[in-house]
Amino acid sequence: MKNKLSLYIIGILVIIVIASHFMLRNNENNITGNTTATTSNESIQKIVIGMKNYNYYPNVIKVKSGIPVSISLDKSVDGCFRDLTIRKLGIHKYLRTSKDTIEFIPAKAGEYTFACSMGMGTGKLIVE
Ligand SMILES: [Cu+2]
Repeated sequence: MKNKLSLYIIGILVIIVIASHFMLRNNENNITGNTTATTSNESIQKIVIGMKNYNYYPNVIKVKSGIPVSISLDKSVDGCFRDLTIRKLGIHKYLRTSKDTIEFIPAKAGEYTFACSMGMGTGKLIVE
């Protein structure tokens, strides 16, 4: 009995945490990224991320530096996972629909962790 009760309480707490996280999502659409202007005519590197096993999929993504990157989240991604951050690039955007994108030009090679704003789902963006 006691165990069941504490499970209920934990369940309710988890729901509250997830719900509040969802409500606190950032509605600003500003991208303050590590972006630079480019004269390159190369096409955009389009990345569509889905969800698998409670994480982003794919969660290791390779892109080339100096070429614009466009990231979107498909319909399988929900809740706070739609609130995508790439902290090292100063990127944080709530991608409400699968048509919303994060666009930037990766200026410097390196590895950049991306995550939902709560850090539950994570992945790696590798800029070459
Ligand atoms: Cu989250």
